Amino acid sequence: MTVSRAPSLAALLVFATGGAWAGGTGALRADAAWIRVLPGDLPAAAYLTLRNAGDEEVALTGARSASYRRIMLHRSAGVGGMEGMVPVARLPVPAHGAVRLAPGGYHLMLMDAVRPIAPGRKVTLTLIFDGGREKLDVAFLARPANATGP
Ligand SMILES: [Cu+2]
Repeated sequence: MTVSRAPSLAALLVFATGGAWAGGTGALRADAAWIRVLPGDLPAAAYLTLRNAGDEEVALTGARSASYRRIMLHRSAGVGGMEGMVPVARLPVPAHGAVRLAPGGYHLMLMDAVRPIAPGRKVTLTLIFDGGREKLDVAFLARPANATGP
């Protein structure tokens, strides 16, 4: 492992904008972002693939949205159902790697919708990395309860 003499360019960029720069450093990319909307007051789940083209690991630590009052990062520990979900504090996206949030695995749990979200609509979530060091606005496509992909 080499010891770098200066902060990375990415760190400098985030520092220069006070960490409030939605859109990330350009190293992070989101693909196939979708939300499974369930009827009534049931929480929805958000899925996507996160790609990190940078030289440093970044970790997803949470998300915010104007459309949901509470969002948590979860992992499904069992099969199916709402039961068997465990909270996840941080989900690493390896340098030059990717991580997939998908049914049966990692997901963002979207709770307390401000208003009902109809399938076909887009919902913006602000993904938060490393506790706020980076942020990325991602448009998620709302899909019906029986959807299995974006
Ligand atoms: Cu969950």
